[in-house]
Amino acid sequence: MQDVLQSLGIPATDEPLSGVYAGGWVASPGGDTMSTTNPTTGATLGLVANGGAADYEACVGSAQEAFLRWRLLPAPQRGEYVRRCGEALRAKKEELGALVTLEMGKIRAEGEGEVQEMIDIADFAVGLSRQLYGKTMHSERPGHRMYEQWHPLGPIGIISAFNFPVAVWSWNAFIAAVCGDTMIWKPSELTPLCAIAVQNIVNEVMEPDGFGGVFNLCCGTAQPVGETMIADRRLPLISATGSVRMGKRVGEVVGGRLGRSLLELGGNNALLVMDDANLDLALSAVLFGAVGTAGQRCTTTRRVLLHESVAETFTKRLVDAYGQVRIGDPLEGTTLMGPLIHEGSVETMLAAVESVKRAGGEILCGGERATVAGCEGGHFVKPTIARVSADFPLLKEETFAPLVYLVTVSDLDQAIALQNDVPQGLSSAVFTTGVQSAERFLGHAGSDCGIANVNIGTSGAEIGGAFGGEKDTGGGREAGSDSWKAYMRRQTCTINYTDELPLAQGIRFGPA
Ligand code: UN1
Repeated sequence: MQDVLQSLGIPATDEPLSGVYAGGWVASPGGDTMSTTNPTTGATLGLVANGGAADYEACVGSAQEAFLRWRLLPAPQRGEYVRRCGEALRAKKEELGALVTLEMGKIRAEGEGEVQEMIDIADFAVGLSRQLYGKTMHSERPGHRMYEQWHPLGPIGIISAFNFPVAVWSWNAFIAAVCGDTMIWKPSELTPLCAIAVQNIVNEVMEPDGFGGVFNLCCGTAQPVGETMIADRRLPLISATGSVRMGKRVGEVVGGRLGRSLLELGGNNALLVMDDANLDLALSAVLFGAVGTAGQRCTTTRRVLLHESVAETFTKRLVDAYGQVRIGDPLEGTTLMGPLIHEGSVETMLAAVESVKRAGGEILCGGERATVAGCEGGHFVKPTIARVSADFPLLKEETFAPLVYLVTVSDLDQAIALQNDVPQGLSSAVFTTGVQSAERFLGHAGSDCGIANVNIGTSGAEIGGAFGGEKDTGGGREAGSDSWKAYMRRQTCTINYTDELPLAQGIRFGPA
């Protein structure tokens, strides 16, 4: 593993590594020093020096200075830099994926999958750099032309979560970069090494041409970094991914200064299995959706709503499948489920299990810690299935762990009502072979989520679509489709090429 770290520019040292890049690595950042741990073993992976107030200022200064130059570069040329960042990531896919596994705890396939998501969004952004289209309108006035165009927004702030420590940054950063923005990244305090490694990779591309200040990094805690960033009027946009609690704070502070926020917060995703579903597909989808990433995706399947005619068969098959899940060191190829990020997550999950029992629900499997030989300090749990009634209160909460609730329903209407009856609105899925059920699920009276799938699970979205959700999920959209518009400012332009000055709405103004 030492080789992997070294190839990502992370030296083996007992000294704290700099967690601040402000157009160049800041040698001794003034914030506190934090240690980062491997959730699989509990061992310390390294020490990181966080940014203090002056370091944050240096990041803003760097992003502001770079913005003045970056915004003048034609968008396709900015795209060329992003293309090369994608190439640099391709070259380090295995190593960066392994570091994600080491610091976050997801299995190798998922760690590398996350890097692939970065590569995919880079490719997408390169194409986008030639497609930042505005519309042309027909003016109501003769001899007038009217159109809209999109300009870069400025330096922006990106706050990301531990569970996707590298990909979510890239969804924002690569799109924002082709849009002409520069940025400051505040990564999760739990995964600073992943952020430092990513910074090193993009630096290779950006620094030789004096564009290091396009991507800046400020590791740190809420005080002084996070809170300062969200209140900072110099950053017109804050894109934040994480908990609903965090997002509410970001939305409040950024809204208070009339800035823009792009929020991608918690989900409470339901998967509906109808009486005509292909149960093999549904089973695989629930397994990946609920157990994948140890239940720590915002898109994780948290509720499975089973039609009464298939409930018994499906439940039995699911419990059998859970029995086969290999829990272990996520670096090992045969492991399907690694640890949770920390002890707090284990305790939250075990508390939810107790609530299930108190409410008269049944724990069908799991519901306890797991031990893994050689990884005694790891935060392992058994993947858990709980059968609960439709009024179980925790059905409305996101427990960030591999705990899935099964609820039996009598028809599609009840399933859709139940699926929508939660504060969050990120992802949803129905398994059915019937066109009517599928279309009703997707219709205006169907799923209220930002993502609605048919015969595909709730997690594992492609980058080409807009990613995000409604209600407590925050309303933001990142990644593909026209999400780029959040990173630019729109300007409506009207040009008069006559010698008259007619007013809109036919107004006559002036001396008779
Ligand atoms: C997240 O958990 O914040 O759709 C992002 C998915 C991934 C992204 C998850 N592509 O599951």
